[in-house]
Amino acid sequence: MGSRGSHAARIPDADGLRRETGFSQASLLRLYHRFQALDRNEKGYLSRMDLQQIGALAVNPLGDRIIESFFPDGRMRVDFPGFVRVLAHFRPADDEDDGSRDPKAPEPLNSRMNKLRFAFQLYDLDGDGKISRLEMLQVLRLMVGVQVTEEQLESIADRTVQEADEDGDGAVSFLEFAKSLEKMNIEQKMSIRILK
Ligand SMILES: [Ca+2]
Ligand SMILES: [Ca+2]
Repeated sequence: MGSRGSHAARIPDADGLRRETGFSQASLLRLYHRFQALDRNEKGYLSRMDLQQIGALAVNPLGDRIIESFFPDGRMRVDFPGFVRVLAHFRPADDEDDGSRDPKAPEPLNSRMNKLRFAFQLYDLDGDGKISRLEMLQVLRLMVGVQVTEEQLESIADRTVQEADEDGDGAVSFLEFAKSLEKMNIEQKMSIRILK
């Protein structure tokens, strides 16, 4: 292991992170090792390029958008707590919940609502709180293969927005988004196993 060591105590604010993210001590430690392995030059933080090494993101059509969510407000680097907070959204529900959660504690990051919020901001490219027709089109373009023509894509985008758009303003708000996904098993869809 050399100078890098492998002690949980080395994780900055491990207890706070555990409470905040729901990851167990063992998972945090594994994530910390993952973080260090991704951090190729031992910078102490990860860049976009470092994150592009994650296989699960490389094959995900929204991988680039997901990577962007590690870097809010135009930031260029993500430290370990920031890394873990984003990953917590993908933690499968009940994976490590031991039933001892404080009911007054804030909603866990991997709750359905937080997963929906995370998914929503992947679509809402300009961050104005609404998914416009153009944003829907851009995300669909990432998700579907080349066999779909631009015309077909536009009509899918139109239909998707229309179906979700309850107040008729031509865009999808977060509430409309959440409602249109009511029947979808978002918990399962948004559980990516970063640790295999
Ligand atoms: Ca928007
Ligand atoms: Ca609307």
